[in-house]
Amino acid sequence: MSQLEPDPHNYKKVGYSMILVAGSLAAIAVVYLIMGPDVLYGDNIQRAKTAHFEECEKNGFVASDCKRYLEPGNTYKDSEDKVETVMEEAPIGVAETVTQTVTISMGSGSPGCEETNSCYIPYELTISSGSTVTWINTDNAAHTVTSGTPNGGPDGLFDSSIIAMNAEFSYEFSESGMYDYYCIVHPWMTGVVSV
Ligand SMILES: [Cu+2]
Repeated sequence: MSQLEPDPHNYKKVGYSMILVAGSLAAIAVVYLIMGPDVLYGDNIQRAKTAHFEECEKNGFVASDCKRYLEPGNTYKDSEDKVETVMEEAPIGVAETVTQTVTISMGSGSPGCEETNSCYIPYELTISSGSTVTWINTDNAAHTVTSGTPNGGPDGLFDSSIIAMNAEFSYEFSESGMYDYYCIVHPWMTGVVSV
């Protein structure tokens, strides 16, 4: 072997490696002595956490050691977000019975819309009791939504007074019945709400 070629066996490094391997085996032995034959050690920790969370959930997260589940980014908050997503879809069918819209049509300030029942659109609106009707004035003239009839006059149940262009008026109908209304400014304008 030439003196320029280094000895490929570095006995010093091999010795250190053996010490490292022996140390690792010793560490594993220590861990085994602590845990014993409990191979489900990690599972048990997870089960304990889950049981604690469920206990908290039952009690409404009021206990002080349950508060952490209400912090953003944890399991409970995540599941709450999922509930909200579902809730957003639910009111679609309900919304129709809660608020309905009647449009005060463009040009209804001049006679003619009454011939096609299109002064208030829809002319007759059917809602369930407890619903709110919102009238939106899309005309460039001011109008009213006044309960009663042009011939009989206001019956006093509701009166929007003047609704300016692009403004609106809302009224909640709590009892069933047929409710006639008209515009005081333009008495050809009539409509009906059926509850
Ligand atoms: Cu009017």
